[in-house]
Amino acid sequence: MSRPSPTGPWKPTACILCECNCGLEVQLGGDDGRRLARLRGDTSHPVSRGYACEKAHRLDHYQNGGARVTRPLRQRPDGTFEAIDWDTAISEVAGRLAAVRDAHGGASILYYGGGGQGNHLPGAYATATRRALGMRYRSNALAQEKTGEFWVSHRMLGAQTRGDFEHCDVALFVGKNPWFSHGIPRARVTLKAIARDPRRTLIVIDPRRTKTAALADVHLQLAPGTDAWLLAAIVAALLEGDWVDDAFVAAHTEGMDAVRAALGAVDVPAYSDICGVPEAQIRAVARVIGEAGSLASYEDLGVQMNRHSTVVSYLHRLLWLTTGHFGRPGTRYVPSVLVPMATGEHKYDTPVTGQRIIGGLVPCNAIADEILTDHPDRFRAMIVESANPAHSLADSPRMRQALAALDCLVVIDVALTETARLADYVLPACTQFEKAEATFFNFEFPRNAFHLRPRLLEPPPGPLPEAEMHARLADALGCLDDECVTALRAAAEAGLDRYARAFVAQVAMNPARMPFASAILYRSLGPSLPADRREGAVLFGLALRAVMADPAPIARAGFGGDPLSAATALFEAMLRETSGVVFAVDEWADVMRRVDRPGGRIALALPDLLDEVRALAKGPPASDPAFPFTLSAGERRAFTANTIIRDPHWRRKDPDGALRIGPEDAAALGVRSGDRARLTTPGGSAVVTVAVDPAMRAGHISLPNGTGLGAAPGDGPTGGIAPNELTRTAHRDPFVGTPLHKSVPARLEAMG
Ligand SMILES: Nc1nc2c(c(=O)[nH]1)N[C@H]1C(S)=C(S)[C@@H](COP(=O)(O)OP(=O)(O)OC[C@H]3O[C@@H](n4cnc5c(=O)[nH]c(N)nc54)[C@H](O)[C@@H]3O)O[C@H]1N2
Ligand SMILES: Nc1nc2c(c(=O)[nH]1)N[C@H]1C(S)=C(S)[C@@H](COP(=O)(O)OP(=O)(O)OC[C@H]3O[C@@H](n4cnc5c(=O)[nH]c(N)nc54)[C@H](O)[C@@H]3O)O[C@H]1N2
Ligand code: SF4
Ligand SMILES: [Mo]
Repeated sequence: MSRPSPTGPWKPTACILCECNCGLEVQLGGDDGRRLARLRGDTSHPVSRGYACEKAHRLDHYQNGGARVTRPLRQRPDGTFEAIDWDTAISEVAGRLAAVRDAHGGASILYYGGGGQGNHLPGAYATATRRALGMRYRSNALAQEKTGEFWVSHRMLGAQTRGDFEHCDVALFVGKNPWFSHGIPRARVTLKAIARDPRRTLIVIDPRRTKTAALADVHLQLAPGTDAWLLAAIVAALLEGDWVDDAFVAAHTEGMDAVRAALGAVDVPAYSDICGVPEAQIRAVARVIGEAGSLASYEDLGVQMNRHSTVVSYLHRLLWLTTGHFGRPGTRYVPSVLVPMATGEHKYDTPVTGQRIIGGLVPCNAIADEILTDHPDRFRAMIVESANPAHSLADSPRMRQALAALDCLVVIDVALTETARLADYVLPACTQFEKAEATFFNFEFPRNAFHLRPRLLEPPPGPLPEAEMHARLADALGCLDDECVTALRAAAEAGLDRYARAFVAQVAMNPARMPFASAILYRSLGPSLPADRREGAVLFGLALRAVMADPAPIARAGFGGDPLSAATALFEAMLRETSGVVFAVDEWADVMRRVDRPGGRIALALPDLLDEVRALAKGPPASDPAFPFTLSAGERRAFTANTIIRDPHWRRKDPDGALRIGPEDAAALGVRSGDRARLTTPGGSAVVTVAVDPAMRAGHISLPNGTGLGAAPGDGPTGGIAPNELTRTAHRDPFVGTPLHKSVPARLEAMG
């Protein structure tokens, strides 16, 4: 796509490609004024403060890259689609799903998704549809990456934590490459500041010498999949070196004796052999962490999608809790949140296979098993919103089979994705620049911010914002009380104060209406909001809930007084501050108070996970000689962004999404950069392009994420291979079912 010249003024928005959601300014352009012609970081955004990485500048490929669905589609019996009008679509979708509910119960309908990296308002609006259908189960991508961490954190702290990288003395990244994947604000600025400062230490645990690892003071380049042994050895070395923070442990924790007993028995030299990191380096790192004034750390997919992932999340927490790196500047904290993302609680299991459900999210790797069965409690219908599970979940062939076996699949998306192509109905959404949007990925401390971004463009004819779809569905399902909406609409016209009181009386205090609050807010408050911020209506309800849950930090941010006034003032600020607003100001003392455990004591000993720690002494399982390589299926690179941008031309480099391999391995196989090779795993086989990369450790190979998307139905994938054609659902964590995508057994063969 050629670069259009800009014609309009700079307008505020945000990047939608990773959880940081950096504030941006955009100049529109092109013949129709609908191209994102120029983009730059927005210096007024309270968190990103002008920062943006290379990906943001090419967002026009999201807005104008093709593959758009613009009319509701219904699948014909022969598998092709026909366009239908919205009234037909809404009444048929409501009717089909209600029929499934009436025959088999709302628990047989699964909701998947609710927002990607840039849009979380749909998930908030979807609650009305879910309640209207009596749906019980839901899931999203968090249940294939974060549920292990959520569960462990919930059991140890009763809360979810983050690291203060801006102020830490020592920064530790475990299976995380923030130079490319970000995940912390202004990642490259922060990383460079730590690397440059001789008083600060950057430690990276990664088998690959990533850009982050190359910047680091210490790179622990372990053998892939051996983090459990490495972390156990570091904790053991901390105990041996007497670096436990006894005062912190005595004041705030329980269970240290059991931890000492299990980890004191670790044979550090033997574990050093298993993970391939020299013993001296392990002990040196233990010393750095033990003597650090403050440690901030981040574990991500390199361990969360890997062997022992839940055990590693546990050992990682032991590392900073036994050394007291919690609740002080530069350590870990529990942020104020506008919307709680996940609780980490395990309250019930999946209906068919009895898998643990953490934080209310069905494990992604169990979904196909919960559909492809005769069991009477199987999932029989699904709503997929803003997600592409036919591409993103393990074992795509089986996932496609499962989605095709449903009585009814409804997909809400902007594009005709791999998942949408299997749908009975596709409901076309406005893009994230054609409606107001926001994310709930806000975890900063002590000043946490929220950004409601106004729409940049009028929607074209056809697509609707999800808020409108869910209000229509709730209405079609007989759950939108017209009288209530009419009364509240009149109140909204009389001003927000009047509305607030009426909303509390009519909805918040009324258990029959509260489940449909999001649709009521959109229908009653939405019309009196500026048209470019209408989808922000639900934030009034969320602001009210946040103020009721924890008023002090919100009051410190300037939104104090009685709950209604505070919520109203916060909501008005969210609408007004189009580059984002600081909604909470925390104090470090708040952190310890948020430890939601009996007596406020952090649980160091989790008996089931300590059993696993003891079992590490048996060493790793023997590897299968048929698969001599360890494949990481889904590495983040300069131009990958899950499947948010489908147009392969947006990638400036790496058009084929090459398989990275170390020089020694490449020489042994006789392959060179640019060669084709056959890659085989227990799940499948594909032809890949090879890139020889000295950053790779011997025995480790790596494919990017988000590649291999089909342009249109019937087209083969372009721009690399889809990694989940090669993965299997059974290759998962035994506790929470997260996939082990970073350690897929693999074989590689040169192709003549
Ligand atoms: N550019 C870009 N950024 C993104 C995204 C994107 O698609 N593209 N996606 C976003 C999303 S959804 C997420 S969840 C995050 C993920 O962010 P990250 O977790 O940082 O991303 P990955 O590159 O998948 O994995 C991180 C590292 O794990 C390493 N690794 C592989 N095997 C092992 C191992 O055995 N042990 C250890 N310790 N490390 C190992 C890899 O070499 C890699 O450097 O990124 C977000 N940011
Ligand atoms: N093998 C392997 N698999 C992986 C990973 C890996 O590393 N390896 N990474 C995993 C991770 S960490 C994640 S987070 C998942 C991500 O996978 P998914 O959660 O499935 O999400 P995305 O690929 O981000 O897809 C986002 C969808 O939202 C659509 N969309 C964009 N804007 C809008 C909008 O405004 N409204 C609506 N309704 N839709 C919109 C896009 O077209 C796209 O279909 O992939 C996972 N899968
Ligand atoms: S991809 Fe992430 S770090 Fe880069 S500009 Fe977008 S939100 Fe910011
Ligand atoms: Mo993710």
